[in-house]
This record gives sequence, C-alpha cells and structure tokens, in this order.
Amino acid sequence: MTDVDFDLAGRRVWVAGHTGLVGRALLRRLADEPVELVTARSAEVDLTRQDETEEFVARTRPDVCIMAAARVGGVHANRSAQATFLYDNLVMAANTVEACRRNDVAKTVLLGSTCIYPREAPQPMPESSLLTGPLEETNEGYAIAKIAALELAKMYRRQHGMDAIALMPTNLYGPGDDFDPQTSHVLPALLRKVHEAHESGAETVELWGTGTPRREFLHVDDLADAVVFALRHVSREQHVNVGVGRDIAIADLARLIADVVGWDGDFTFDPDMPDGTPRKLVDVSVLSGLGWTASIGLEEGIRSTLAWYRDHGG
Ligand code: GFB
Repeated sequence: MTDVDFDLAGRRVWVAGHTGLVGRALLRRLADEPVELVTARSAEVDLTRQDETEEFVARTRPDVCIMAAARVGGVHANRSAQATFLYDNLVMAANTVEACRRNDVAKTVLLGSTCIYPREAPQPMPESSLLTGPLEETNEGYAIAKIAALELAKMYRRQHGMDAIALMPTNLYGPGDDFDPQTSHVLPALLRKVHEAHESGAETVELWGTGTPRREFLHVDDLADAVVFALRHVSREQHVNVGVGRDIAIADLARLIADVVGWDGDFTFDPDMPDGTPRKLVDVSVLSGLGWTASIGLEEGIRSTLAWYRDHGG
C-alpha cells in the first residue's frame, strides 16, 4: 500500500544539482519518463543566493523539484570544513524549499544522508532514531544541515500543505563520482588508489583509519530509481531511508575492490586519519514495505564503476 499515485506524465521536473553524482543518475533515470527536464548550472543560478533561487523558480515554473544539489565530501573533507558544509547545505535547502512553496511546485523531494543519525544509534537505524543521541563529530555540520532540510520538508508540509518529502540515502557510489583522494568518499578513493597501484606495480595501498568501521553502499542508479518511485508513491511527513540493508567492513571492501581490479598487494593503515562513525546501516523496511528495494549488488556496482573510471581518464 503506497501513500499516493502522483502522475509524472507531462510534468516539468527540475533536477537541482544535475551535474553531480546523484543529479547525473537522475537524468539517466528520468530519460525513460514522459517528463520535461529543467536544469541549471550553478553559474546560472547560485542556490546559496535566495534572490537567484526565487527568480529561477518563478521564471522556469517547475512542477516537481528534486533537490540533489549539495556540498558533499568524505570524512576528511567534512572534518576539515564543518562550517562550509553546514552553511552551504543549510541555505541551499532553505532557499529551494521556500522558492518551491512560493511558486506552487506540486512535489518537492529533499535528499539527506544517513549521517543524520546518532553515532551510537541502534543498527540497523530506523527513521525513528533521528535526534535520539549525539551525532558523529566529524560530519556534524553536514548532518545538522541535512536534519534541518528534512525538518523543513516536514514543517512546510504541516503548515503550508506543501507536498515535500525527504529521503535519507546511505553512502552512495557510481559513475560521475568524485575520485579526488582528499575530498572523495571511501569507495571511489579506494578504486582510484588500487587501480593506480595495479597500473604502477605498487605493492601496498594505504587505507585511512583502522579499516574496522562498517559502511553500507547504495549504487547511485538505485537511488535515482528510488527517487522516481518516491515521487510517484511517497507523500508523508516522516523521512524515508534508502539503502541496501547490509554493510561491509572497510578492510573487506578494500579487499573486494582489489579482487575486482585484479591487484594482489597489501593494505597498510594510517591511524592519523579519522575512522568516522563506527557503523551506519539503515533500516530499509519502510521503503521496502512501500514496494521498492535496491537491485545493484556491490561487486557488480564496483565493477561497472571501475569500468567508468577507466573510460573517463582513470
Ligand atoms: O566514505 P568516507 O570518507 O565517509 O569514509 P563516511 C568511510 C570510512 O572509510 C572511514 C575509511 O572509516 C574512513 O576512515 N577510509 C579508508 C577512507 N581509506 C579511505 C580513503 O582513502 N578515503 C576515504 N574517504 N575514506 C561521510 C560523511 O562519512 O559519509 C558525509 O562525512 C556523508 O557527511 C557521507 O554523510 C555519506 O562514510 O565516514
């Protein structure tokens, strides 16, 4: 039983952040839908500027907004620039939701991250564990901004009757990711490091931290499919987790990536780099109960992402 049947046919769908990892996956997924796409590069409309955001939405009049624009990064990038991650994500969400309200956008989807949950939340983490304990310090800025975004959706729904929903995807990966060793997330970072070790003949690759934290990985094409499903069938105050329902230790992920790349070297560990939160596996029962589950397996996803990376100058 779903919440609603929202008809996408003929709708003008604004994909905010269309050039990012999630935005590009949304464009791929929406290519199969009878919709008209609305996009704008950050040079055309700076979502951290309220006036530019409201002028853009008033001029283009989208029916649907998928808010995939964000300042994102791995544990080291987050830890190093907490104010930037807090401010940019906070104002982009606030400007976008208010502009959509003022222009009667029929459906707005906000995207968060599972780092919104407490560091010591019970695993797997149900949506109800939000705000029940202290956050992981390394990404508190980003987490607070994403919590504010989902609260905006909830309160605009409640006060203004706006059909705004919030999805909380777990760690994402896939084509078009950031592969920069300093700013990226772990999966693309290790793909690049192991690929380069394989190419150069290096015998070791260094991992950050202890390798013991566990992470759940959702391919970005699965997320894009979940967003389209939620556009059609989710309309509720509470945010909804999007994940695969299983996780893997970082050291085991590294070995899986080495096997896919075909590199048989050894991993060393840099204890000076942060482990981040010990685990953040999400409870996926709400979305699966509505009828959606992920379909891209981790090894399959790593293999296709490696192929993309090699084809795009890796
Ligand atoms: O993916 P990642 O940077 O972000 O780190 P988080 C995941 C785990 O991989 C950490 C370890 O325990 C890292 O120490 N790791 C090992 C590495 N080697 C590497 C490496 O070379 N690069 C990277 N990046 N990690 C982010 C949050 O946390 O998750 C964001 O900071 C967001 O706000 C994102 O929520 C989804 O999963 O720890």
